[in-house]
Amino acid sequence: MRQLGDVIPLPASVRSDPAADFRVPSGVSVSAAPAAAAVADELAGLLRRVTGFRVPRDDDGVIRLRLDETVDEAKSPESYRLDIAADGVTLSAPAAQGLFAGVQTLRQLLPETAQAEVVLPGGRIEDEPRFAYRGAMLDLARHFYSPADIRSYIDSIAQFKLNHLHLHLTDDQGWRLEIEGWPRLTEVSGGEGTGIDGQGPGHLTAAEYADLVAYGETRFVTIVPEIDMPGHVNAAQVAYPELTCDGEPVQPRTDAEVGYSSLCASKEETYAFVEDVIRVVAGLTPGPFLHIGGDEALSTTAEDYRTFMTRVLPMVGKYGKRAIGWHEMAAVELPPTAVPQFWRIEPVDAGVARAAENGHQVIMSPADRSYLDMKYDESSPLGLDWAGLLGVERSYDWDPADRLPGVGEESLLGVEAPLWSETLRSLADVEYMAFPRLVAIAEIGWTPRADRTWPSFRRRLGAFGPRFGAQGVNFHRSPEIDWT
Ligand code: TNX
Repeated sequence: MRQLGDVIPLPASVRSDPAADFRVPSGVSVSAAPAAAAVADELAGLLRRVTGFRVPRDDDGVIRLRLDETVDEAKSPESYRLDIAADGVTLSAPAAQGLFAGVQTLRQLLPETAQAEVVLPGGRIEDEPRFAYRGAMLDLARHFYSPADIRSYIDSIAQFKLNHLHLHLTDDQGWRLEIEGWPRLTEVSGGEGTGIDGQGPGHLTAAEYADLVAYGETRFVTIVPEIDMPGHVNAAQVAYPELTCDGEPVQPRTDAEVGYSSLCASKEETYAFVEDVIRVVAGLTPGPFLHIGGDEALSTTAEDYRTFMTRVLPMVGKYGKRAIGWHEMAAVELPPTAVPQFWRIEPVDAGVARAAENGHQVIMSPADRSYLDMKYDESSPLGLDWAGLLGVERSYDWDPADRLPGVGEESLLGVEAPLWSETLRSLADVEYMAFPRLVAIAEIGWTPRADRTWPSFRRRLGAFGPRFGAQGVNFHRSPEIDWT
């Protein structure tokens, strides 16, 4: 049996009571308020797998999921309380999100495979996230991943209480989301021969994207779509040459260069296109965020960048969304709700510090700590190394509130771990790069800062190995961890 605190991310408060261990009985059932039925069914499924019992849902189960009647405004909807006692288990939360988070905790307290007797450790966990935004990013432009792959990634990340999946949908090498009214974007730039070395073809239809959004909702993972501009747009310009300044056709690109393409800030066609795309993407996305890229616009003049962003940022608000952009965006005056996402390795950034001072929230994704496409060590078969090598301890042993002067705890919306796909070819490659480093970022985003230590994380991660195995997740058996 596991200890009550053997959970990743480590909960905010754990009080063990060894006298209160709960032996799951053969007649076990789960009861839940109607609004929590789906989460209860998920828990029943997990229990069925490890006990072999039927585990129905009824009104007087020994395992109870409760939505708290009293609404405490200060409480995160993701908070929960888990009471494990000799005569039953009660999980309570202010919202379904919190019950889902609690079920992810319970899942790790259960054995990973079927057992003759299943016992849960007694005591109480009271838990809530440090940051509201805890994300992963997947680059579909350099290599496309199928809806089945993306659903699988959602499943893998949700168990660590990550709650946003940012999809990098467009770049120089490919355009991966069907946009009504602009069919060539995906017909030409989402088809055969696109992606790095021509090896990552494919795109999401609008219906497939909507299905992914709905799937994410069942795992309380919000999809954050990114349309990268004004740079990283070669694929759009291949499909629609009128999007270049001179209107001349450009060639498809399958190399990994950055910084050579730009939308034309002085052309009205540019803004008609961009507004259409933002309108369509916002219409397909119930979540609050729309990411507009803004990074590495190395062939856009500073003045054009400002002109472009100043016109485009308000469009995001016009269609009801809150703009996220890579932190280069912070060089311009931002609408109050806009969120810069810091990605560089430098220890200071004047634009982000000014945005924070003006009350903006920031997402932290420093490449030298959170970029899952960096090699683990010299021997890594996949990955890049421009931000340095990134071992598991290095991905854990930092704090987002210390990363940039002027950007402290109160300025942080949260953390995100991006995974760029230049060297990746499959979901197995994605999993190899993400796991276990993404787990470190998940704990940084959830667990109170003062409670986090590398030795504790290292031990709990080592014990998680067999779970990855049972789930069929292709994790990297880093030599930094004693895997059990
Ligand atoms: C920088 S980080 C990029 C991407 C690359 C990545 C590779 C950022 C906002 N832009 O275009 O894929 O490095 O690590």
